[in-house]
Amino acid sequence: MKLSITRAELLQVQIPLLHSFTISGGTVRDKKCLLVKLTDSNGVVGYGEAPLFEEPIYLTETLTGAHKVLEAFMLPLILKETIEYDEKSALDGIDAAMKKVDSFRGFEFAKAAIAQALCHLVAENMQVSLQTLFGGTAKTIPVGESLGINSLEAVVEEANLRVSEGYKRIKLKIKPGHDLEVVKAVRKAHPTIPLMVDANSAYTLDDIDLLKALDPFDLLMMEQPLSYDDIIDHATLQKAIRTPVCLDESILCLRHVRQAVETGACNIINIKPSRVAGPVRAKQIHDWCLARKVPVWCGGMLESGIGRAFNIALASLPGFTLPADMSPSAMYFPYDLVKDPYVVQDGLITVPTTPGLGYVIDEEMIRKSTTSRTVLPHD
Ligand code: OSB
Ligand code: MG
Repeated sequence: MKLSITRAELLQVQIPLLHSFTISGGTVRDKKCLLVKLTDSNGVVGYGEAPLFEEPIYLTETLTGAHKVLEAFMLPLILKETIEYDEKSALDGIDAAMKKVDSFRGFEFAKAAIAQALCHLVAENMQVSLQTLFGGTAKTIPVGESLGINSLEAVVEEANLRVSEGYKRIKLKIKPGHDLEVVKAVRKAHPTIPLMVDANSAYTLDDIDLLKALDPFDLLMMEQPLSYDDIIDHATLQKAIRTPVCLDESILCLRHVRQAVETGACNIINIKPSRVAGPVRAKQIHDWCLARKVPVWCGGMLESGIGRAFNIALASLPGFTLPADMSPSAMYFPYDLVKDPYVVQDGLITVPTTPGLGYVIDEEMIRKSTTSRTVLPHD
């Protein structure tokens, strides 16, 4: 089967956050993201989301930069594409189309939005669910909560609430000055909950003693303690501490995964699909890790219900054995871009099996939330 892309829309969307979200590098106050909307020659529409921030506080890619690159370089190439796919290997057809934008360096989030829109289009055309397209099997996804940096009291109170609601693990954002005490307090309140920390690159090897002091708290893992572009120093750290290291920011492609595993830089991989140029590449990383028994889990970037739909389908693959960062939109936003967004019940999300995205796009909400719109090809 074949589909060709006839039209592309690039939308910048803004949704208020109910509470600001602070990581070691800075604070996110509003959710702004890019939506890529592709239309094919059958008139079918596919959406993708690049869940970026305006400031480069997580990685170097920014909302404005991705917007420019999508509009000027990537979408014009995709508009010339015909995707050839057969039912058995539909993802190979999408991967082949993505190879066209691979010649551009970086901009994984921009590429991921395109890859998502192509997956959505193929799923709609084949009338299969994203889960079926990706080959996922789990009926439910276990969810952990990610707690931003806040006062000690606020973090403990939030942890209490989420543990009582049934969330399967608690992740504490840490940075120098907000680490040992907060871990101690939450561990004391919840002696057995799977607990982890995420430093978003706030430490260096000079902090080994401090990071080693977290050993007694029986943490599930320590996510991205050192620089966002480092692998080697993480290997040094992992040799010095008992807590398993997990890499997030350092992993942008399968090659990085291979190097991290081969050097012993980490024992666990956070597969954040948008960070690795989309769901198809994320599945390749999953397959590689599953074959080598490297545990993986699905990270998030405060996506709307559109971006989360792809992550949920992907997280139903068998190698995703640890709880996902997949809190529901109701925890972050006053409204979502899909109708009837998923809920988390007893710490679980039910994976949708309906054809296409699995959720109904709320076109009206998207229209109301759009702050800029570009249509390609230009007339
Ligand atoms: O490092 O995982 C991260 C949010 C913004 C930037 C970076 C990260 C996060 C999260 C959010 O932890 C997780 C989620 O989307 O639920
Ligand atoms: Mg992280």
